[in-house]
Amino acid sequence: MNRTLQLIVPVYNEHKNFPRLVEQIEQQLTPPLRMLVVYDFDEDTTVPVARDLAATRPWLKLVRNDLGRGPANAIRAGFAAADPGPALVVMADLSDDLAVVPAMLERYAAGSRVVCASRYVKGGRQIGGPLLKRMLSRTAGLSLHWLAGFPVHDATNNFRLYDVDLVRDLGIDSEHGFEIALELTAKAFRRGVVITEVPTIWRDRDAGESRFRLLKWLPHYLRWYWYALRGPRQAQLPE
Ligand SMILES: Nc1nc2c(ncn2[C@@H]2O[C@H](COP(=O)(O)OP(=O)(O)O)[C@@H](O)[C@H]2O)c(=O)[nH]1
Ligand SMILES: [Mg+2]
Repeated sequence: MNRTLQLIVPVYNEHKNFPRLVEQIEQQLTPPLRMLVVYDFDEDTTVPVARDLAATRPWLKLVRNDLGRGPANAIRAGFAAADPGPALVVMADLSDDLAVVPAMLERYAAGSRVVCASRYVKGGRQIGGPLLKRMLSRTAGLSLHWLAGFPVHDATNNFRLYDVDLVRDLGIDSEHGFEIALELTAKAFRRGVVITEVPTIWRDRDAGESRFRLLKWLPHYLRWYWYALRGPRQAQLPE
């Protein structure tokens, strides 16, 4: 089994946050690591900063997303560049708390193929961010859990550990926003894949600007929400 933890990090003008992210990774994660920093265009302000840091860090690699702009395409490009084994999607805006990564890796080693960092469980929290986005995300997560038996309480956080072969197998349809986490988890759920969660505290960014487009992306979220609500596929089979 590949023991290298791969990090897939989509970036959009994160020059302010990126050095601190690398510092956090070096302080909190245990090698062997491989970090795939996915940017959409050469003028992105993260690129020179990341190149500088990569010069002395062979485990840090820049990947240009040529699949089309936006976070979903960037994460898709990250998975296309990843090796088989575990891959953790991490945001570059310091919203994700890396302290939970060892617990996520334990779940992976025990057989989980998707491990979600969950804000809507005991010990989890969401700090900051627009109220409507927070409410919709929490409602989506908790309703899928209680109505459809979705195995986790947080359906939409993108801070997730995936098995790369599983993701290849499931395929990614998302071309827009961050609905990609819901898509992959919903597809895995309907297939009966082992999905688990660990509590996490998510904090909204201090530096830079969120590019989350709630109304634009909502229809894409809803598509996967309804898909997940139908429950695991085997439950649909006649007796
Ligand atoms: N490659 C790429 N990364 C993006 C894009 N939009 C956001 N990101 C990155 O995705 C992460 C989270 O983005 P953000 O806009 O803060 O979303 P929010 O946390 O949901 O508000 C950050 O690392 C961003 O730099 C994009 O269009 N392309
Ligand atoms: Mg953010």
